[in-house]
Amino acid sequence: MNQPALEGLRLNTPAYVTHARLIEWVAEMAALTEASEVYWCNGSEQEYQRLTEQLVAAGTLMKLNPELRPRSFLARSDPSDVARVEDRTFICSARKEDAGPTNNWVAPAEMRELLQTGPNALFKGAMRGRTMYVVPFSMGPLGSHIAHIGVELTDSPYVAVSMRTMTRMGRGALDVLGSHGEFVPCVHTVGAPLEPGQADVAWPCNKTKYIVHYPETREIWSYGSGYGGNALLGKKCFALRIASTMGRDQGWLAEHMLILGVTNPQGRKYHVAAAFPSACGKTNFSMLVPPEGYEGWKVTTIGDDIAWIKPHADGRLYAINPEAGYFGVAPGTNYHTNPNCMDSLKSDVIFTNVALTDDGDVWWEGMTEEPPAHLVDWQGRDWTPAIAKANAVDGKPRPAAHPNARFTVAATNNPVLDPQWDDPDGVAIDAFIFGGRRSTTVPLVTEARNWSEGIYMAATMGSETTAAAAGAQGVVRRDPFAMLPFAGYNMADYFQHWLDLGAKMQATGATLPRIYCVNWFRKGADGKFVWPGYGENMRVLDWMIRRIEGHAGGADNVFGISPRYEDLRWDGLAFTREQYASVIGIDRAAWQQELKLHAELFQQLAHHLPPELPATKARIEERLAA
Ligand code: SAT
Ligand code: MN
Repeated sequence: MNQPALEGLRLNTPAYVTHARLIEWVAEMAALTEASEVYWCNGSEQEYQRLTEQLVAAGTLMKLNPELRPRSFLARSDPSDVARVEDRTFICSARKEDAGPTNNWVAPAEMRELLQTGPNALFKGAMRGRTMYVVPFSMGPLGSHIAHIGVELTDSPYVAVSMRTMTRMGRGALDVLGSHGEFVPCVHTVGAPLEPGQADVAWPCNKTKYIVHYPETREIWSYGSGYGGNALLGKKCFALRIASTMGRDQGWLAEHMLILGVTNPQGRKYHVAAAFPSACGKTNFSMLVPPEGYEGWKVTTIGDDIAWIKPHADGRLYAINPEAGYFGVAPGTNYHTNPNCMDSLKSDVIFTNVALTDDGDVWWEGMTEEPPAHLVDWQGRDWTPAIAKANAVDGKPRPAAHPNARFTVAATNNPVLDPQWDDPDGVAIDAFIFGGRRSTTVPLVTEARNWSEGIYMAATMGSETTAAAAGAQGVVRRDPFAMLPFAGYNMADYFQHWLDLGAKMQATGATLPRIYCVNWFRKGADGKFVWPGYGENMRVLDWMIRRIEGHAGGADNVFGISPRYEDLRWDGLAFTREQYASVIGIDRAAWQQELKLHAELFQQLAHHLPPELPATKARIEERLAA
C-alpha cells in the first residue's frame, strides 16, 4: 500500500491493528463492495450495547421485557431466510474430485468471476449504503494451540453482535494474530445495497444465495442470507468445512460433535464427543441432567455443536469447543427436555424467529404444555390456538415459532458449563458417539469392537432430516459422521483420514477412544418414541463408561456389542424387558434393507472409498446370514 496513512483514515483502522495483509485485504474488500463505512469491532461490552441499540432502532431487534428476559432481544428474519441452504453451498476446490460427490462444486475461477471479478459480480457494490463491520475472532480459547483465527467482514450488524456471543470476538483475537499471523478471511454480505435515500428493511437479504468455500486458499464468501450457519461464518463454514480440510492436511479432526464431561460418584471424570445431525438434540445431550437413580453423577458441557480434536504427545486425542456460545433450536426446549438450557436462556439472549408473548417475553412450541391464549408469531402476525388450527397444514396447526427458531447465548450462561471448557489444552476424549434420528432399525446403543467397525458405523449413519436445513423433513438420508453438509472435502477421503489417524495412533501404542452408535428415536407401533430419552440417556452413558472401565457386560449383535437388559441400570425408571427389546432388537429384514442403502452410499462414494468399509460390510452380511 502506497498511502498507509490515508488508507488508515478511510478504513478507520485502530492503531492496535498491525497486520499489514489484513489491512490491505479490508481495503480491497471495502473497495469491491463499495461499503460506505468501515468499522472494526473490538468486542467490548459498550460496543455490544451500541450495536444492539442501533439494531433496535432499525427494527431488526426488538427489546424483550427487561423484567422477564433481561438484556434480551427478538429478531424476526425474512420468511425466505430461515435455515441453512445446502443446495446453495459450494466447495470450490481446484479439482472437482476433491469436493467429492456429496458437495456442490464449481471451479474456483468460474465462482470468482460470479462473485468478484465478472462484469456483474455479486459482491461488486453489494455493501453500498452500508457499514462493513470487521469482525476478528478466535475459534477456540485465545492462544490455544488447537485454536485458529478468522476475520469476518459483514454488512450485517446482527451478524457482528451474534459473532460476539458465538466466538471469542474482538481485540483479543487480533492480539493473538499479531502482525504476521494466519487468519481465515470470511466475507459476508446480505446482498441488499441501499441507494441514496432508500429505506432499509428489518431483515435485508437477497433471493440469490451463495455460501462458498475455497479450501485451497482457505477463504469463505457468503452472499444473500443473514441467517445462522449461512452468515455466522465462524460456525459451519470455518469450524467445519474449512477446518476439516485443514485437519486433513495437518493431521487433526474438525467434527460436528458436542463435547461433554461426565463424572461418576467415585469422582472419575470422562470426556465424550458425540456427533448427531443438526436439530437432533446435541444441545440437550451436552447439558443432560442425570435422572432419578443417578444421584452423585454429574454431566458438564464443553461444547454443544462442534469439536476440534488433535492428537497429543501423550498418545491421546484432545478436544476443544471452537465456539463460545450456543446457536440452538428453541422449539421443543423446556424444563423437562433441557432444564439447564432453559436456565441458560434467562438473560442476555438473542432469539430469532420465536413467538412474542403479550407481556414481552418469548414462547415456542413445546416450551409449555398449554400455549398462551395469544401470541405474535415469528412473522409478526396475531396467533391464537384457533388461528393456528384454522391455518393448519397437513393437519398440523400453524406454529407460532418457526420450527428452526434459534437462541444465541454465551456458553458462560450455562449453569453446567464444564470448568475446562476454556482450557487451551482441551480435554482428553474417552469415547466417540455417533447417532442419527431413526424411527426403526438402528438399536439404542452398540459398541464397535474395533476402530474400523466404529468408522463403519459412523460412515453409514442415516438420519431423518430436520428443519435445520431448507427442504423436505423426515426423509431418511445417509449422513456420514453427521457431516454430510459440512465436510469440506471428498467424503471418502474423509473416511480414510479417520482410519489413518486411528492406525497412526495405534502404531504408537495409544489407546483409542471407544466408538458407539446410538439411536434415541425408535418408535413403537403407536408412532410414539419408546425410549424416554433426555436425562434417561444417562443410562446409556453409564454403560459406556462401565465398558471403558472394563466392568459392564454386553452381547454381540451383527455390527457390534449391545447391552442386554441386565447390563443397563434401571433404578428410578420403569422400563420393561419388552420395551427394551423394541429399542435394542435387530430386525433381520430391516437390516438387509439397511445394508442395501449402505451399498448405495458406497457406490456413490466409490472413488477413494477405503476398502475397510466394504470389507466390514461383508462381515456384517455374513453374521446376518448366519
Ligand atoms: O448451521 S446452523 O448453525 O444454522 C444450524 C445447524 O445446522 O446446526
Ligand atoms: Mn450443528
